[in-house]
Amino acid sequence: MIRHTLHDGWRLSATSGPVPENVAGRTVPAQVPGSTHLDLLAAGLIPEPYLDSNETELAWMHRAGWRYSLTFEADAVEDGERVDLAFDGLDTVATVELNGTVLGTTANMHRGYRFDVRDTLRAGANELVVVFRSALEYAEEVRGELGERPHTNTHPYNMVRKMACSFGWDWGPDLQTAGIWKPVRLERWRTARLSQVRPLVTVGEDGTGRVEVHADVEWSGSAPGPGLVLSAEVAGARATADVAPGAEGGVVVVEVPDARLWWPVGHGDQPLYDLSVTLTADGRAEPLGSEDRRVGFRTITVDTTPDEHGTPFTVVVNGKPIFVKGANWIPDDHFLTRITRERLARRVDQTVGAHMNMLRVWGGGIYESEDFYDVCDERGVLVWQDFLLACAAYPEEEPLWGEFEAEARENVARLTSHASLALWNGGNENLWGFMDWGWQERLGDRTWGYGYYTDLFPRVVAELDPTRFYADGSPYTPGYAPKEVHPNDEAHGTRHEWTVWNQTDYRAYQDHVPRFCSEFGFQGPPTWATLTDWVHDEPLTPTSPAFLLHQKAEDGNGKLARGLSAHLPTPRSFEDWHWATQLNQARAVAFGVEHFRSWWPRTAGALVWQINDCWPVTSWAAVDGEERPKPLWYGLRRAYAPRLLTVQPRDGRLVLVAVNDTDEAWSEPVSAQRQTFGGEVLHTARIELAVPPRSAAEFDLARELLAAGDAKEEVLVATTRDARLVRPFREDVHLSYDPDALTAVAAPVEGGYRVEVRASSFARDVSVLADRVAPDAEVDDMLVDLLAGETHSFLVRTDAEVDPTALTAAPVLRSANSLRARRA
Ligand code: BMA
Repeated sequence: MIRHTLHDGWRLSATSGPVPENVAGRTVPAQVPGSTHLDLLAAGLIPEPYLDSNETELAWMHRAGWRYSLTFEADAVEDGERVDLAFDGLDTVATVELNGTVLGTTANMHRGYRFDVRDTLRAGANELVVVFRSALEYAEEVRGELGERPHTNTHPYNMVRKMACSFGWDWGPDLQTAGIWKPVRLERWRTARLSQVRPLVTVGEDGTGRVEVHADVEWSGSAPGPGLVLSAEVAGARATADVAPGAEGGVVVVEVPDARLWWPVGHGDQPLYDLSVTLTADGRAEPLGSEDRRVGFRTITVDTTPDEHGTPFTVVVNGKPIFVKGANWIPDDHFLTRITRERLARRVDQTVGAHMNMLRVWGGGIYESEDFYDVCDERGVLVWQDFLLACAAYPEEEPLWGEFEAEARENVARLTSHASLALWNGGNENLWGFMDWGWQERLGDRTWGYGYYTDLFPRVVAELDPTRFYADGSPYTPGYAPKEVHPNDEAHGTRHEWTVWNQTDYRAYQDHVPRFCSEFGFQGPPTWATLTDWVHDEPLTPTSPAFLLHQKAEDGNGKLARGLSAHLPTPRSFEDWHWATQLNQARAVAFGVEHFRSWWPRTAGALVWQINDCWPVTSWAAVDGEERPKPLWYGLRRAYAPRLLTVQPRDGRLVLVAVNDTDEAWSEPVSAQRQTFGGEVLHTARIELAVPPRSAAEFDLARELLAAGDAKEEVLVATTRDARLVRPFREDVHLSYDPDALTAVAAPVEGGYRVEVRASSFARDVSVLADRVAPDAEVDDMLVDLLAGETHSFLVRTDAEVDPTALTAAPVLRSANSLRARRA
């Protein structure tokens, strides 16, 4: 097999639609892989799409058509030779022409296309043209043919196989991309090629690692082929199988005795083994094709055996039940082709840095790149992969059924080798939407996607990757149709907790004990540096025009304000608003995480909506679009820490819950105190913690610890070696904080600055908002509670030279106290 990538020398021009004068008739260099926005941006023909209100200005691109063209040289096609033109991904509705001959059309960005060009390729110069039409107009046409189906947001994204959030989402811009978004190449081959390699990895009862390699073979079709040999090698073990002439493929099984087990992070190591698969013609040394993969030996199942509480949803790795601590994942940049492996690695490192062990790749995005799953394999981050359907009814008629089948088969097969891939899931909120969002009346007897969730996808997974668990959707109730038991029932399977944020205060998380909470979250603005890089309203406020264009949620600011009012003082300035809403986001989500963890093993997982952003926006993300951690990220790191102390209601009273997510028992005496904000100790009690490995245990709190004399200025404290609990007796709005509790000094140190902070009185959520002093500055911790007389040393890493005094006062040094008016 000889591969020639076709990435250099492409040209792009607009062909149709409401194209502005400065673009019409122009031809510009095109990046492949790439997209039209990025090429026009590079050519200086459009403004920066994420900046201020430019998104609105670029709406013409929704309905534009495009022509990509490339002239390339090729050698003559020889006798017996097969030449394919292979596209790994086209975004989205395209016609492909070589030397004036139409090779085919495409309408699905989530799969590859391959054309046999033996008869079309010329010796010498060739002209390859890919013409894209507006995916939106195509979707509207399909809707016209198949009939309307309910969907969220503006455009009928459910009518075309293009990333749903490409058409805008409640955290994403409506910038409809188009282009050759994955590699394209010519492949020249003879006799036969490996068309697909599917390693299915399991571990036997005796610890033997087993790789069952299924290989599909495509024959060139030029002549009856010879016999072939398929071989696979891993960790020095090798096995071969014969492939008879004309056979469609073969299977080889390689066994690795005493394979080292792969574990999710926090549970063990991530040993990975190289696997190589080759296809050779009988008696020839030179292989016809080879493929390399990395595998990890582990078993992953999801336990849904009904129990006394309902139906669990417990991830079990190598026989061990795991509490899933994680987050939902969206595309890390709206312009997908800018996402590098390094960027993904930084994001996954942030995931692990906040003690998370799972990412759920959400159904409105993409099947992620190899790089994404590779990095997750390496770091031990489990991946829950949705099929790509979200918040809509989907027609089950052609052309959609065939496209869903093609993309499912391709991607299930593509991802089998990844140790991190834990489960496949039918889609996002579609079963729920069918039950509760008024779809049934609107649908009548039209299809809505149920056949995908209960027939097509489980069949494809069972056929191509029987090692993986399949869930019908998120949320869903295993074993029951939506009309039998509600998909969001807290007693069964997965649940999304969205009344908090949309309707109720975050304290309502405690009203439900789900078996696995696969979505819950709360909004907050991006970091100040990210916000002010992209939004330049004068004055900048939560309702200034460009700010609002970067707040996509329905009544987002209203929900932020209502969510804040019960907890924190009303902000007096935009700067206070920015800090208060970020702080409230962190508090809300941490409150949910502590609740869910306290119910382990009844609740077996929590996936925060959402770890990342795809551009600069006010959203549920913990890490903003310029990769900066928001206060929420630090809040998650604390709430997801291996050892957690939390106070929770049980049977009408408050108890201490100690959560031990480690393999060692947690036994130590805890000294718990009630003290005044000024530091006077009012009561001390000793609690003997004894928590078995990987469990949560409840402990009584003495009445004197909880019976505050003056609830406005007392705090409950419990401290162990690994964890600390600090809990006031009222919401912050009612507390008598000293607004001037903190004094600080800062000084340069190697790699940045140290900020030493001292509290003369109780100070809550002390934080250094380092991005405000330099764009690269990042602080090692945030949301630190300081009792009267305590100090904390923050490390701010930056290459910039900074005036140290800037680090010692608002708006950089902040706390909950700092939202109170300072004394004169
Ligand atoms: C969840 C997600 C997304 C959405 C988020 C916030 O339901 O599935 O659809 O972005 O809520 O509203």
